[in-house]
Amino acid sequence: MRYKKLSPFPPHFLWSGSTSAYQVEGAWNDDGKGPSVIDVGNHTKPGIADFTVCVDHYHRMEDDVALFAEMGLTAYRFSIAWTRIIPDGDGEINQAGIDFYHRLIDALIAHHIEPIVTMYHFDLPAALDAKGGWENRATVAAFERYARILFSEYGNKVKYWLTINEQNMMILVGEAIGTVKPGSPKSALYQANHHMMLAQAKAMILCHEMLLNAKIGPAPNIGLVYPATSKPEDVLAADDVNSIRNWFYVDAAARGIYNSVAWRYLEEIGAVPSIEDGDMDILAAARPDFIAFNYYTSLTVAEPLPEGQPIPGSSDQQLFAGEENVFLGKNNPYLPRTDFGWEMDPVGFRNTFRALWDRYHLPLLVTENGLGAYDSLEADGAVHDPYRINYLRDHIEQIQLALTDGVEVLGYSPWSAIDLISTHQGISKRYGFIFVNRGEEDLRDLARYKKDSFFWYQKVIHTNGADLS
Ligand code: BGP
Repeated sequence: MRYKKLSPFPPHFLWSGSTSAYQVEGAWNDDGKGPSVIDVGNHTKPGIADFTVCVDHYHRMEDDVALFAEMGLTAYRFSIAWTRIIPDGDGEINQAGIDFYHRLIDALIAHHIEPIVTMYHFDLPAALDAKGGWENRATVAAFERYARILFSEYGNKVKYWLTINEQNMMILVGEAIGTVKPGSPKSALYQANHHMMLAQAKAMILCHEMLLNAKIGPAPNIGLVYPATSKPEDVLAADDVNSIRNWFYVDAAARGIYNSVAWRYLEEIGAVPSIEDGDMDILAAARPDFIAFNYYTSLTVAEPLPEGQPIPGSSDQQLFAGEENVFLGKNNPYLPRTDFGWEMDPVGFRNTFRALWDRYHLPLLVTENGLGAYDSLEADGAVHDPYRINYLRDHIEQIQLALTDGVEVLGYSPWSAIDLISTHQGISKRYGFIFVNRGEEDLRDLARYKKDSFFWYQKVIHTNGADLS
């Protein structure tokens, strides 16, 4: 529908920016921090920045927060590294790690920036992984204990909590992200998935028991799946992939049930998890206050190729090549692509808002959306990134249309508040409003420079979304 008049952004809309601990902090083994699966898995890739120093946010946190405040952020979404709080995941508590996040949260509050905390963003403690990771049911109890520590330490300062970042991507493309060992069988992945669902449900229940005013929700990556044509078989394939990629995860979190189409898929591939008595009651008892979601693009699919025909491969996180008997991934001819080959679909953002709202009727919080691009630092310290401004503007316009559609949107947290290390494509794939001067392996001086998008977003926030020019 086209509207003659648009609804304005609500007065307390959260204008935020996003990061994750393992991609921004560095200091990977400072002050008692234990190694995570990411630290263990990525130290050895030549030519691509590792996660040891990142952009050294751990040591420059106060200055970075001051820059966020100057940009005008009214919220900041970051993750807590489980391995700073409990270095081996389920043992001793590390006071220095606890203190760091107190300092960060206090700095944000001092600048009137609302903290939005992700409890777990890809960086499972390596010691837990060595004991079977999420496949091991004991990790559920370890996460619940970790959640209890976070709520009791920070619960009086933090209102918005996110349980698990992109659980669906960890299950579907975990190898590319580095959270899953190559060749892990699907049965193991979906057992891990069930345990993560339980851990999330327990954390949501605990949050509501311990913190009266807090709000908590899941943070999957949700992008609507389109049929490549109006051929009914393509429409069916799109429906299947929507269930397997998107609704499976949100249905479990928001309705406490396993999506029936996704469940049939698990039966077909021999990956039904073992579920203990009482597990489904726990999922049913847990209710999120909102749904947070990361959106980068939509996905387009066609009916699956005939059995036995090989599917052309892709390892990239956003690109799903296809799956035998389920679907074939397609390029969408209507969508331009980023430097890194990701399709850009702002209208798909609105479509995704509407689908989530129709299905769940819960407030929506965008926890990631952004453009990975090669930026260059000019001699005068400027970084001209009109492509990023265009991307963000196009998406913010669609938020306003979704608001006009009647969708309740709490806030927008673009990826990323500051440059950081991409999941598997280093520092050259930049997302931030703030440029950090480092190369893949050459750390240079790690100085911060405000990009053109910094000043643009500052104006957007200042006008509460009224001036997107
Ligand atoms: C999301 C992750 C982020 C982030 C972003 C961009 O999937 O939650 O951690 O990195 O995607 O992806 P990439 O870094 O692969 O470009």
